[in-house]
Amino acid sequence: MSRRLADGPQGDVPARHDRPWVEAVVALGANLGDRKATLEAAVKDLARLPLVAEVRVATPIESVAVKPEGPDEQAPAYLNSVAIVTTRLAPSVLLEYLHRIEARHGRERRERWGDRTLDLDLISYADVQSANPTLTLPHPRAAEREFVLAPWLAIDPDAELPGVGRVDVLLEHLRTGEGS
Ligand code: PH2
Ligand code: MG
Ligand code: MG
Repeated sequence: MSRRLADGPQGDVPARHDRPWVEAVVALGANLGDRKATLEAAVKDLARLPLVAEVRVATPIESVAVKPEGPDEQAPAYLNSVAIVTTRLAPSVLLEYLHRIEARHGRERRERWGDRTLDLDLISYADVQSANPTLTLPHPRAAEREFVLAPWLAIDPDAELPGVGRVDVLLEHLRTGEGS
């Protein structure tokens, strides 16, 4: 068996920094500016990140802005998409990169669920479940958001929200009002 420099003394035990490739799911949203151009640029930014091997992206969908009080037809509509990112970045590092990409595209953080040029949310990271308040995984509101589940299902018919359930079933429940 070949031994790499990074291997520990046991040789076949991976060094701690030697993370496996995993799939992370990133939701993209924009409701200000040139939404389509911004989403396309953000996907390119994702693909250029270090330790990112592949990005599969769903065709964007239009959606009514959801505000804390509920759907708001008066607010600018969103363009939403989902990207499945094959990466070896740790979840916290990926999240930091997502924030940097948002900032590069003029994202300002003012009000909660306010209109924005770009929002990138980490929806899931492999099958990790974590209650860490700075990065809750999977995203606690993903199962309630058709604009996340529908594009995700379009690029992965077997998608699962870790610890919650299959995305096709969750989407069906959301659309029929069952289980809520
Ligand atoms: N994101 C929000 C709040 N409301 N509504 C739609 N339609 N799409 C979004 O991406 C969205 C939203 C906060 O992240
Ligand atoms: Mg969001
Ligand atoms: Mg966000």
